[in-house]
Amino acid sequence: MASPLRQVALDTWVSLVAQHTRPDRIHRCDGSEAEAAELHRAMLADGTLEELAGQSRYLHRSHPSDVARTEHLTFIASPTREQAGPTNNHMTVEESEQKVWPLFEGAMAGRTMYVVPYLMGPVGSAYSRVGVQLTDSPYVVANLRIMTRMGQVALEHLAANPDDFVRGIHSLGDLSPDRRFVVHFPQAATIWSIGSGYGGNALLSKKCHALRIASVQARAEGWLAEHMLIVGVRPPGGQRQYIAAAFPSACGKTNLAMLVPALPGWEIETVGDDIAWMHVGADGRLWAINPEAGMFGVAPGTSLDTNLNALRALDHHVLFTNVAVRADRSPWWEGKEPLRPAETLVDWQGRPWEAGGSSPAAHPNARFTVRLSQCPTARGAHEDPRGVPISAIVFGGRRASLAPLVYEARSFTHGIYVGATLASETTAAATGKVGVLRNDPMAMLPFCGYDMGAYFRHWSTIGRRLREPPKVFHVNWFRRGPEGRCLWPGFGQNIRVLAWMLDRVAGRGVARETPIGLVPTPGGLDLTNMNLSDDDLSRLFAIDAGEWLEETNRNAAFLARFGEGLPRSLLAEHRRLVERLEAARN
Ligand code: GTP
Ligand code: SPV
Ligand code: MN
Repeated sequence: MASPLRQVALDTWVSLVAQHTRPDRIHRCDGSEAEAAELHRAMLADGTLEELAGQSRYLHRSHPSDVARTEHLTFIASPTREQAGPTNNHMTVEESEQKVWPLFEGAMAGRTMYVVPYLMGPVGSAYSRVGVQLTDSPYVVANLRIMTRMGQVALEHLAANPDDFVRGIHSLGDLSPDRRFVVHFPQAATIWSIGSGYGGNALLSKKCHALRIASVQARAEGWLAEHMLIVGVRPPGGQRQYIAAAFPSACGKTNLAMLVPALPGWEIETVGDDIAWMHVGADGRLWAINPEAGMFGVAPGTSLDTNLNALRALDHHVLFTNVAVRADRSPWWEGKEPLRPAETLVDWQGRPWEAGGSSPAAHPNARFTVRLSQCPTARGAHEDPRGVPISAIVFGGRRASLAPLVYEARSFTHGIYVGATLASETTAAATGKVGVLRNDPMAMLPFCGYDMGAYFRHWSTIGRRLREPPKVFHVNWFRRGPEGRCLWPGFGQNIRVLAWMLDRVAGRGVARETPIGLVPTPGGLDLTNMNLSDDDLSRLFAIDAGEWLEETNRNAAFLARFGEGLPRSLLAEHRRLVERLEAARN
């Protein structure tokens, strides 16, 4: 049967997909409490979920070969390969119909197909968008219920423009990586995903809709869909300002979005932890909404010391995926709390595990799904239909060496260069080797739905429209010392860096020029009550012109992949950086 890659009306589309996938039943989700209770009951009965200690806290164990996004199985099916660009896997529409659509045939037999309407963005916002995901995974439905505004509210938004929604078709298939594909059709605003039930592969609202499809829409319509957290920061007695920050997967977005400030009197507001949709406002500033309503956060490393706010949010109504379980049925993961000697847990695959075991008890990409409103630092701005004005944009990576703790770009155009040349060590959020340095422009390498050369041009176009562009910074919380330990304690201490940024935005903070940008002067960063040695401080800010010249060579090779499509301003920034570094070396 032909695939419905057309903007057909919702009911027609649902029946076309059902004819092909042949579910036993169709359930249209309304997002009600009764519906959720029934879903949970059924999943507890068939073992999809287990109950954990605490109110409405559940555990799901995914298939051991389905534990992270699979970038090599993710495709952009735009009409031409050029439209997908050199960094995306491309598949033609014909190929997708021959290779992927047949995998959906009969895939839902014996299962229920859930029709899940969801709203991305605050209720009543002109920037919000509707999607509908068809899925045969009740676990996915339970996640979408937390991650999005799901059900009736989405249908109400849809009523204004009944054919204008992103169409996602998802089936677990047989969960075999050999028959796993995530294919995006930007022209038809359609997503097909088969063979995975995990995270960004399966919760189609998230990376597939809110980033890959939305980035294409954003370019056409003149806005930005970015892999960014949004955080409000208020100095003691001062005005709250909002910062948007792009870090690659598992590089600290969720943690920065809800940090517990180590400086007294500072207040944090969590607006978003993963995705920002940003528009140029009538006032010439950049305004951001968080399209999501929940967090799908990395569990390992989350503790009372590192992130008290996250733990408080995880007190009730949480779905945990691939964590370990203690005898008292509380969830556990590496870095959470110390275990008793020889304590026995159940690991993420359901096997007995003894404290100190050689393999991790929780999967390194174990996650929690929780409503954003449960976070103690959610103060309501995430529901504001206008969004929040952005004063600073931060790019950050996980780099054991080279990049200093923080530096400021010399201008917005230089900031685009800093974002375009962002590089970071790979993490467990995607399958493949961990710790390999790769270029990840604007932390969007796996998420930009079109040619990234055109994406950089789009950033330049937006920049020209901004009368009051945000200041742009780069951070690296992960620089290591000679013994391999992190030089910077991170987490709540990161407020010191945010404080300097806000000072810079206000035209106050003192900075010193370096070839790569501006860094705080020795007294510029508030380091009171911190045991940071002078040696570590100088290591954190060391800028080695020779190493940076090697970095510019690596970046030149990366940028060359985009050929003629690169904006000239980016190449000019690159040349100027090389000149400054050469002058500094001589
Ligand atoms: P995605 O959800 O995959 O996009 O990840 P994310 O960018 O939201 O990263 P998250 O905040 O979940 O952090 C990922 C890992 O990095 C966790 O294990 C954290 O404990 C750790 N981490 C976060 N912030 C810091 C920091 O400031 N310093 C150090 N050393 N580790 C951090
Ligand atoms: C990421 O990998 O950036 C995530 C997790 O936020 S997932 O939803 O799996 O994409
Ligand atoms: Mn993410």
